[in-house]
Amino acid sequence: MAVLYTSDETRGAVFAERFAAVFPDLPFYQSEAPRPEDVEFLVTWTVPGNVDKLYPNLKLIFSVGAGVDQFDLAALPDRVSVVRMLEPGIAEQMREYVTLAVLGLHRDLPRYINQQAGAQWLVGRNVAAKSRRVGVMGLGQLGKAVLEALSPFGFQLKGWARRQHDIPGVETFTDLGAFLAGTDILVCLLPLTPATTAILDAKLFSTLPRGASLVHAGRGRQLDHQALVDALDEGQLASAWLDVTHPEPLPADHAFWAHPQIVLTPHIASQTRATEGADHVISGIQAFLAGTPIPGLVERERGY
Ligand code: NDP
Ligand code: OXD
Repeated sequence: MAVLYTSDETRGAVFAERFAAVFPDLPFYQSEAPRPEDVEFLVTWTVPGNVDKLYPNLKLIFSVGAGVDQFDLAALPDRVSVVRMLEPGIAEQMREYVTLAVLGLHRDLPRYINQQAGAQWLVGRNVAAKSRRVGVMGLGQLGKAVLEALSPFGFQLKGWARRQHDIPGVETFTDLGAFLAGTDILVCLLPLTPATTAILDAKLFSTLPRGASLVHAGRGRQLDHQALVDALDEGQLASAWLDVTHPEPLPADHAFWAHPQIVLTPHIASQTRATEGADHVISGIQAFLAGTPIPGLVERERGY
């Protein structure tokens, strides 16, 4: 039995230390295992196409990130389970990022940044938080954490997910149209699956109230990039704050770079911390060995 880690080397060194402390008898390899048939646990961002043949005794794949869309779940052998990263720093950082973005859009930051660049001193009207409706798509660990972080500001909070959720202080929906019609700042925190690919499209933007804004920190493939530019240029949307695009990075001539109504960050909303990430993987292996529920186990058929 062995663990193979194939991701960032610096973080891997921390993983190796934590594993040595908790599992001194469990071999932990970085990059390559001398005997691939010993590998039962793979910690990685990407999985090679021939994983079945390469690691014939593989039991668990741990994603080093919260998302698992980088894996072709349907192509993995049935005997392998997939676990996503749940270290608490991911939700903490997402709370900060989305709060920053929602407040930035609520207080017209893109407009004032542009005014500064043009040496313009023009005063706009502030909107009261209680008059602003903030809607979060995806009510998982991140969507819920973000709603909790936003609650002290007094916004009207809404949430949308596949299943009905009951969150104090948040109006929740399973009907997308009803959710969008009452959302002024839309936050996307959905996992990328076939059902959410290109979900942020022209039809969705036209269902939002005119002048709404978007915060997107899910996955780039969920956004129809041209539809966003069109919606901004036509005035249907006022502004967008994006952390994810497709591809990443964007080509040099992409319209997002210089668009005056777009704030763009290079996929930095949350980053997995090394020690806490290692502890999450260790607790997953401990649960697997004890036969108890594994935190972050992915339902492969639904894709998240
Ligand atoms: P979770 O699995 O905890 O939650 C996913 C949520 O999305 C659930 O509420 C689920 O609904 C909902 N959902 C999934 N599919 C649909 C659908 N078709 N229609 C409506 N709702 C749907 O995920 P996390 O909160 O941990 O993470 C979400 C995503 O955030 C990640 O997959 C990743 O892509 C992205 N991410 C981005 C980062 C960044 O730095 N930009 C960092 C980390 C994550 P239900 O509750 O009904 O099952
Ligand atoms: C993740 C990410 O999935 O950083 O963790 O996007």
